[in-house]
Amino acid sequence: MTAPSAVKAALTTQSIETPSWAYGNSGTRFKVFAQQGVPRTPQEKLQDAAQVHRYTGVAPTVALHIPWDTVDDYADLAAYAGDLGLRLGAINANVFQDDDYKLGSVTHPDAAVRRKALDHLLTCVDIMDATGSRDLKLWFSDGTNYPGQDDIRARQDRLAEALAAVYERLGEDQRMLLEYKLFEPAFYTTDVPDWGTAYAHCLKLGEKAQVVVDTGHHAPGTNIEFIVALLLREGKLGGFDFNSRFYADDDLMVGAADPFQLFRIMYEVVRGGGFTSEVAFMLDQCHNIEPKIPAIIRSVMNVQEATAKALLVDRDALAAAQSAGDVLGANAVLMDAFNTDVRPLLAEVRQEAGLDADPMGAYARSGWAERIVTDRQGGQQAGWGA
Ligand code: PSV
Ligand code: MN
Repeated sequence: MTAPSAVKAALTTQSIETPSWAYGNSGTRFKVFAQQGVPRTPQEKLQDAAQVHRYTGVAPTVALHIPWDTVDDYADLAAYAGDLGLRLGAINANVFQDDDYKLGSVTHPDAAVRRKALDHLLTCVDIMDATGSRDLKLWFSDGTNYPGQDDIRARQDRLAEALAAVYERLGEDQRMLLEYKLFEPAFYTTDVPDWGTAYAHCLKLGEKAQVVVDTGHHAPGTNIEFIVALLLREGKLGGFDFNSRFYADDDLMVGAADPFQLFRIMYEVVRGGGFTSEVAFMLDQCHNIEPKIPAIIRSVMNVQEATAKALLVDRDALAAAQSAGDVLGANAVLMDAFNTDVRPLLAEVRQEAGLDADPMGAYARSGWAERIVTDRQGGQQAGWGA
């Protein structure tokens, strides 16, 4: 086993970004359930995010979604975040919730709609300039529902053209993260359905274009850790949108459905040298039926637990077993780490950082959940508006 002191030191360097939309109301396409105390403004979302950071110590940045988090003054919002001990993280572009985008956004057959979508993406880069954000996260719902509906290849050309225009606009220290998703809302073809498509576009664009792996965006049974290993090897893994899935893009708490998969992914991250600030560990989740802030705290802890186990893998013993062709021995090395209870180790890491050993308990005792129910009366609760 790797020395616990080395594992602890590595764990203190990890940051996990929480998504502003996870603090708002959400649901499925059947129903969005309102919860009491939910934020009404981006500022209130940041207040909740500050609670997550306060009790975990590893969630200092918050991703925004535009236009869900539209404000008049983004520099002001960044300063507000700073006062709460936070920073604004990735800017997520939204070109999927406008009637004009029925047939696509940047791949739409009509040049005027493509222009409108591109203008939004460029506006998002302006926002990044004001917030000091490094990453622009791009996910396109673009695709078709029926064979023959549009020219699959021409849509790739239109996509490439838009991406090139955004790439051109990026500042020196800014990146674009291109996200893929197998299907939904388009059902026949999706214009960026898989890592290969995202990778091909990013490769052409250059170093500032990186692939983002949303763990919920694959076919059942897909070996996500293989994709992670490959992208890291190619220097093209920009980050993760972590969540858990039972069926498709469930957006449930990361590590809830398959903690073993999360461990395998984190092992490839550690193995591939991706445990650096170059790989953004972001959550992309919605908490439809469970209280949101503790669910996000739990999610952060799940990522930490998978990371701790991945760091514990005895890589020398693993390499020795692998080169000796010792199939069972190699597998046992990995399973030993996965089966280790890392909760006491993480409790120590937290205590050494001056935090409560039990973030869930500390949050529950803080009274914040009751306070926001009392204070946040009236107004329009935030939500993603399905
Ligand atoms: C699409 O399903 C997605 O994963 C993209 O990242 C969006 O921006 C996000 O969900 C919104 O929750
Ligand atoms: Mn995502």
